[in-house]
Amino acid sequence: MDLRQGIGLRKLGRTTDEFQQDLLSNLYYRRGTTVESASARDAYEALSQTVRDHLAQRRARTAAAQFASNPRWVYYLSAEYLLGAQLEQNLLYSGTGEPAAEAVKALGFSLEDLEDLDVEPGLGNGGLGRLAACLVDSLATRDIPAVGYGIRYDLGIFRQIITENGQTELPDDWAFQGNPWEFPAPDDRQTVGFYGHTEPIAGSTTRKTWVPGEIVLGEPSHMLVPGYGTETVNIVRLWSAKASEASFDLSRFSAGQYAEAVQEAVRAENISKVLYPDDSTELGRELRLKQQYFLVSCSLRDIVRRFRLRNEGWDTFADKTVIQLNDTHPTIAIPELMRLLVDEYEVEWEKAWEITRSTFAYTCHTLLPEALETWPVRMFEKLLPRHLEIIYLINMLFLREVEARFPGDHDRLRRMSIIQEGPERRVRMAHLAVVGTEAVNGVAELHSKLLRETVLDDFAALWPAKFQNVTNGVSPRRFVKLANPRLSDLITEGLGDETWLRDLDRLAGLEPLADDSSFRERWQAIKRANKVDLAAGDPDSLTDVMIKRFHEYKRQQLKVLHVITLYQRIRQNPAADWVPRTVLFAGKAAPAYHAAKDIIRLIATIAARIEADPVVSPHLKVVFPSNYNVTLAERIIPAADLSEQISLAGKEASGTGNMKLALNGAVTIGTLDGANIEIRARVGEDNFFLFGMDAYEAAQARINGYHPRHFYERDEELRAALDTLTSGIFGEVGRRVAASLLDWDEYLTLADFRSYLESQEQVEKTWRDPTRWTRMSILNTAHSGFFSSDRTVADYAARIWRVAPVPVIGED
Ligand code: NBG
Repeated sequence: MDLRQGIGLRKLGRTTDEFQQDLLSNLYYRRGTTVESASARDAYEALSQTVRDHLAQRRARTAAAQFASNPRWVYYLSAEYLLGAQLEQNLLYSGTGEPAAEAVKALGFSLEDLEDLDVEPGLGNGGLGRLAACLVDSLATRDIPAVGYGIRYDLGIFRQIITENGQTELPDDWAFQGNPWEFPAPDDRQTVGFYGHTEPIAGSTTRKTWVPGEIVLGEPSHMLVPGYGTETVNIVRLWSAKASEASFDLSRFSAGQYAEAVQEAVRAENISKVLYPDDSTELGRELRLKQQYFLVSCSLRDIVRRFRLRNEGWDTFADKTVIQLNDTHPTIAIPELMRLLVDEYEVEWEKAWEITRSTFAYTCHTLLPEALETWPVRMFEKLLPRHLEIIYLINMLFLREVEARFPGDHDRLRRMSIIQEGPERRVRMAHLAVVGTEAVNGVAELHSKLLRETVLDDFAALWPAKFQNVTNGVSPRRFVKLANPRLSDLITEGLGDETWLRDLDRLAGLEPLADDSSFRERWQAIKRANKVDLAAGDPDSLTDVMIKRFHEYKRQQLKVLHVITLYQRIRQNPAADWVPRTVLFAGKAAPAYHAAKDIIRLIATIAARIEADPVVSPHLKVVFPSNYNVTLAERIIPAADLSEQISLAGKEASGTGNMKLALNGAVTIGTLDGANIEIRARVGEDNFFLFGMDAYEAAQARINGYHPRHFYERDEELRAALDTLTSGIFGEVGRRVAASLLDWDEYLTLADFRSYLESQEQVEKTWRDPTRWTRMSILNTAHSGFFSSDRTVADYAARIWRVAPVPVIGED
């Protein structure tokens, strides 16, 4: 029996009867209960395990096939993963949906009831974490041998409750009742050091011994990541911090000092306690750096362990390994790999550097200067003394290279140095990431261009070939098929088969159907039915959605000014023929980001005020469902008519919600920012509502001296809207928001106001012509095939990773 190939396994049943048998065994043997006494929870757990078993069989075959082909592996290092709910996805990807529904029914439950018990692991903040999840989905779908590495935070992104007072945050104990999708692997635990000091090694100038002052264990567990329409099942490996046995102080415990006895253990386990809501809080910065090193250290040791299983020399390491850094959070991997190679495996510095540089690649996800991470040198020195020494050496050699290319250009050296000089010296992680990698990419055309021309211009001048663009993408399985089953069925009918789910360019075949009136009617009926399901407002109203993190650069405040203007227009002329609108906001603000929380609170106040206003409420409704997450996004996106992508041009790196909405037939109103530009280019100018300054105009506006009051004075409606806020009828919070716009308006909201309103008038004009609107909607879907994360992964594979698929042979 060849166990390696998984041939020894009993093939799991796919018929309803067989599935039911497997479900019952799981209920009896793993849950320890019976059909008669099974609770919904029991049924959910047993069902999840049964589905998981199907994937686990494929996983066994995948591991065998991948290992046998000795490929170049892709290791994706990311501090965040927003994987979304697992049950529904895994039913789809394992092809067990139908037997499962029947089997569950026989137990007296419905699949929907059980899906409600499936809690999504919220291990990320927003776009960056969800992108990681879409990429691992597509890696598996494209049969690329890959492992995603991350942190298994005990508490994910906070649970948000919206009231008239704005946002409140509650802890998200997502795995409180266990998580049936995980496989703990305590045997693969790693030891991670922190603090301490370094000691020279006799006879070597580059090697050192690091004697850490604190030791923490990293325990992995993995989640299965199945490919769609293929056999491959990859994994995401998530690390939990555990105290070592020695950290429990038995003598103190015996002396009744219970808190002191576990003090050290608690400190260790705090490392993976909570996902940082973003980096704008000063609090816990050191803990955040600890998290980053914890992720990196565990993952690199695991990668090295896997490599060493083959007994190959270090010469082949980079040929067999590519490590993608998802933003700067895992950048310490660069000095860590150097440390492992030089200090622990005694590889020569130059050789180690060559290996390191050809192993890593870096994706940058921002243009905001405040989001480019830097760490105080003194913190690094204390926490990671050996890494700081390595960084200094890397920097010295790098600056020599710069000096050789640009002799005497001291200003350039200062600008490019990995160490930022000043009263408090800091380590610039983005510089380290560019210096230590083979490829650097932005996440949309404009973003990559602005990286080259502004933020990283000196580096692009030194190494032009290093800089690339890979436009983001999203999983059509999760965001069309699962989120929008009605539309998926219609698309499948229109195209003749379901192959579009793996080849999204095929959506272009819908184009001629935009002119088919019966197809349009069905398209429209589906949008309406999705709105009825969402139950956010009148399904015949224009459903206008702005769903994303709250940040001033994204300009929810511009949308607020629009809403207030509509409110005032309706009040002034209630009898006019208004286009009924439901404006839906959803999203979280970082708990310490007060300006963003003010905007949330303002929206909640305005929503209540409009609701209570008998004159306005028949035409305008503002809703703000709590706790935006992947699950909620999957309900809102299919119901959206209008997609708000209104960031100040030059600020949003890409956006991915914009892609999900366009794919589901929402029409975008947006600026020339991030991937909006590429969406517009593909769906066509006529099927996109454009407004506002472009990135160059926006940059220029600031340089030329921007005065928000100038716009306030010249635009009567804008003035009225701001005066309304200042009057206090929407509370103190309205005053604060108005003042911040009038006094500074960092993101040029007022400058784009008029153009935005005019574009919204075009939206209404178009909406009044349902044929026209529906055509636009269909054409948005038809021309968004490019935005599949399968294409994104194919781009990375060809241009950055240089990896090929390893197909896994089926079981029959
Ligand atoms: C975000 C950008 C988005 C982009 C996602 C995914 C960070 C640091 N960046 O525009 O703001 O779509 O990354 O690339 O979260």
